[in-house]
Amino acid sequence: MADDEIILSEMSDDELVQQMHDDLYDGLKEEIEEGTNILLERGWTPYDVLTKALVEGMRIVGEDFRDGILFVPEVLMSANAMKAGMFILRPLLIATGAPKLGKMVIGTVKGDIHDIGKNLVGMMMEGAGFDVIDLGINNPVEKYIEAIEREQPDILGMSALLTTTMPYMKVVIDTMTEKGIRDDFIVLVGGAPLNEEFGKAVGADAYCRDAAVAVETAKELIKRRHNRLAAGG
Ligand code: B1M
Repeated sequence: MADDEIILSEMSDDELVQQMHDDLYDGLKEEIEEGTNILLERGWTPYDVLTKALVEGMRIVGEDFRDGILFVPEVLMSANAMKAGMFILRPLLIATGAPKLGKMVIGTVKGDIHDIGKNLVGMMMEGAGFDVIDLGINNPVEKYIEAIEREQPDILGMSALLTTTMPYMKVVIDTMTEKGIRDDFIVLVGGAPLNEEFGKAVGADAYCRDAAVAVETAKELIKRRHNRLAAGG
């Protein structure tokens, strides 16, 4: 069948998800929007559409980028297609009516322009009941400090996708320590090249493998903090 004869709405769920991985790979924004809407109409949860169709598709893109099969312009198109799907899912993911749990300031660190994962964490946190202040990408330490002093969030979240930018998280945390405000905030870090050990080494409260873990970790650490404050400690 020629490409222009593909009718997404006539595909089974499995075929459609497979097709969406291919469309994401090819950076086809409109097809990703259509596929996202079809899966939602078929009763898929926004979270399943996000993880099984979009995030999984981007994982495949990442592998071929790493192996030199895809290049920056192509990956940029994939990222734009992914963002178009996320744009449809965002209001559904954040409109859960969850009670307010706290506030988070989040941003990608200086030198780094990757924002899909950070956006996804922000969306999931909002859905779980957190107010999220998104600082965007390429944030120098001053921007983080200014935002946490202004917003007084419960949590500071930092994202980095490059091995060259992830050490910058330590610059931010060290600056917080120098200013005597480190312990006023829960600091969570995440991004593909990080791990638990790195999180500990830079002085974060926790490393979060993905957006779902970020939500669970945030809830748990906020609960502990409230208990500690209630106990007068
Ligand atoms: Co870039 N890139 N990229 N890229 N890119 C990676 C990261 C890379 C691993 C690809 C590869 O080689 N396999 C590689 C880094 C290698 C390394 O550092 N060792 C790489 C490179 C090299 C580069 C450039 C240097 C390429 C170049 O110019 N030659 C350049 C850097 C630009 C810069 O930042 N200064 C670059 C550019 C780009 C694009 C612009 C083309 C595009 C970004 C578009 C955008 O974000 N708006 C892009 C993309 C899309 C990728 C890959 C393919 C996909 C990233 C992504 O969106 N994943 C990526 C490959 C990969 O990661 N395997 C790659 C989907 C997203 C849902 O996952 O971001 O991991 P992720 O987020 C997850 C978790 O990590 C976690 O939760 C999220 C959701 O579950 N998480 C957090 C993330 N942040 C968190 C924060 C938290 C908690 C959890 O706070 C509490």
